[in-house]
Amino acid sequence: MSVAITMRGDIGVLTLDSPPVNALGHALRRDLARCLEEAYARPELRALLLVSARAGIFSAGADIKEFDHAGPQLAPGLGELIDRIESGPLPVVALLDGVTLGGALELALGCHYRLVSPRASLGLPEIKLGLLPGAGGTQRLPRLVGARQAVEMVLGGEPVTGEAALRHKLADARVPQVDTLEQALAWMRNAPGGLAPRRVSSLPALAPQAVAEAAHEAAIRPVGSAPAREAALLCLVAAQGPYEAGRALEHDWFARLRDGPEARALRYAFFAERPRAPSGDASARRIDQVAVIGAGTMGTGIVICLAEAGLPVLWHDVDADCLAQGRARVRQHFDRQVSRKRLTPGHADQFASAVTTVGDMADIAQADLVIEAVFEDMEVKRGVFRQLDRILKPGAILGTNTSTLDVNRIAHATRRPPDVVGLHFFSPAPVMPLLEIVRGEATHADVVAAMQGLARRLRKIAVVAGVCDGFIGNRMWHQYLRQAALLVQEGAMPMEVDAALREWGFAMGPFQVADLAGLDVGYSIRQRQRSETPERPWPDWLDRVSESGRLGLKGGSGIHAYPDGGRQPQRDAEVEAMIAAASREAGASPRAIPAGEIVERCLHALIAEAARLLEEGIAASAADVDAVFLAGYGFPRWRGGPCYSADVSGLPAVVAALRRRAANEEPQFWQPAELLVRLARQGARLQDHGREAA
Ligand code: HSC
Repeated sequence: MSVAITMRGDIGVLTLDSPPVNALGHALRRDLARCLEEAYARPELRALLLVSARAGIFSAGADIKEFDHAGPQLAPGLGELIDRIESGPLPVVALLDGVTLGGALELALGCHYRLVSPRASLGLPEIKLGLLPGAGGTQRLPRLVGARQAVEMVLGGEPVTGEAALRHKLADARVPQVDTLEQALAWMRNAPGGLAPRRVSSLPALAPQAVAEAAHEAAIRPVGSAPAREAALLCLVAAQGPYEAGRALEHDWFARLRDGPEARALRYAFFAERPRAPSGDASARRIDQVAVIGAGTMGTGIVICLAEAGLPVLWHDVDADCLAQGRARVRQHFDRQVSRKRLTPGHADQFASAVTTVGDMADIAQADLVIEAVFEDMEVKRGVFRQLDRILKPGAILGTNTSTLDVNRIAHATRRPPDVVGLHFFSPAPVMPLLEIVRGEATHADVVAAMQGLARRLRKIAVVAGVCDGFIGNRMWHQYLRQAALLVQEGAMPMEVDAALREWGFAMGPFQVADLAGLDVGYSIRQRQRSETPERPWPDWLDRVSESGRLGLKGGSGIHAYPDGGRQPQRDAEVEAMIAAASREAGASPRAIPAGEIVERCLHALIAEAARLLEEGIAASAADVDAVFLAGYGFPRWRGGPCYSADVSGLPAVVAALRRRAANEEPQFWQPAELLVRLARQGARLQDHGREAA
């Protein structure tokens, strides 16, 4: 039974208990309906209290896994159940002691009173899944909190704290964190004016124009999908009219969106980004003390991530001035968070004081984990690892923050390769949600598991990758950028390539990203690749841009121009002249290239490389590949990821297109991986590959 009923005098307590997150799937709905009817049949009961047995979470809302099947339609439906609670004979109070999302908040809105604890977090994230609240949320919420707050919560998808919920009248009272159940019962017994059933759906509709005005005032970053945003706004507008009509509209839209391609892709993306079960024992390597070596941009960013996660950090750099500057940057970061109201001054002090700088590397000897973030150079890194090997206690984990280097070679600079692991943080580390955990040939499974645990503490999406040039993300990214650069050599302008891919949905065009990352970084990687993988040639024009001294955005000019210190890319006539000259020398005859061709070729490069990564076992599953591109490279979430988009196009069509390309150019690169050919022949999907292991 996922719902239990217990009697506390004249109050019936209904406890939701369905691991892990009390998702409101069919079994829970059925049990809740049964318990409700049982309670309604007991004449001694005066009121009901709805609580969760799970620490820190009331419920994560509807069971997303059901959306691809008939689950949500199985009676009782969530909307039906909520209506029964609202119109039922007893007042129902919801105790929201933790995360309350989506359908769970809608359930709470159907209750007659809502209590929040200090750790309550209330939200309607459906929009992020390409949906809208489908169980009355778009109609009840605005009636309770007004148009502005409803627009922000429904279209923004971000949760509010318990305190904010009280301010907006979404919650009626707070209960302290200790003995929440007893506190809630006491509140019910002493409720001012008794506990009359108050029905949110009976509150007055919004004023005409209220939603348009609120939407105009609220500056909300677009999330989810365009169809969901449009439909959500329409349903909120309907809250200006009769409740029943609004509810019918919401019901219709929910079903349409749920079965649409964007919501399907967004659901896939949600599960692709969930943590994978570790294959080792994370508890075998306890991490209480961390050390970071290197106080450059990456080292500083990693120190911030660790401190924010409450981990004490010892920080060393051979250059004392650099270390002092790093420390000042960490403090500035936390102060900025305070001024943006994202952090309290108390927390900022606490995080900053978790960082201790050390002048002597020997002082980190007792660290459980060391993350090296020095210059991206094999010999420099091997030197640091030799030193660490001498200093560190047995059992310590040695992590290297590298984006492309061979983790096995770094590991073999020590006498303990099983303890060495790659940790590829993305820049800026405090902002980017992705962490690639690179498993060397000797890395112990417990070490990988401990790093998966660390990623959870840092609130990062962790993907485990094998060793190769660029791991999962950069290896694919290099082939994508290389095709984009070849398209320029053939006649497309960098601005056109960027615009085509942005139009398709990427957050940024590839050349914008290259400028943002710094052209010097890309240049040195390309020089190595030119000798190591000559069969995958880079066009010359990209090197010429770097050799002209352009560093990218940080230097004010790169592949694009950034006049007056701006961040908006502009055409650069000098770069265009360099491209024209290099293309002439390469014997290319410039042609107009349609946007569709640009997008298809760049995407095919991603898919071709992704399939090879899966075939070689560098990536364990297509979902891992997609998670990397979604979380690290701005791939449009509503398209699911490179592998998912290949499935949408149909693998036989993708294989045929790759073969056509292979017949005309770069056969070694374009020849589809055997895995892709096999899956296409079997009528299978790439997204299912490795799913059992994930
Ligand atoms: C919704 O509610 C629609 C409604 O408006 C109404 C529908 C009405 C329909 C009418 C039809 C006519 N479902 O993330 P974690 C799993 S849409 C199923 O690692 P954390 C997750 O996969 C829903 N499973 O934990 C994982 O499983 P595993 C709106 C869910 O502590 C495990 O739980 N709600 C699930 O880091 C642990 O998850 C949302 O969008 C769900 N809803 O974070 C909330 N939620 O162990 C989505 C989680 O097998 N969830 N799982 O790998 C979250 O944001 C996060 O999971 C939490 C927990 C913050 C809840």
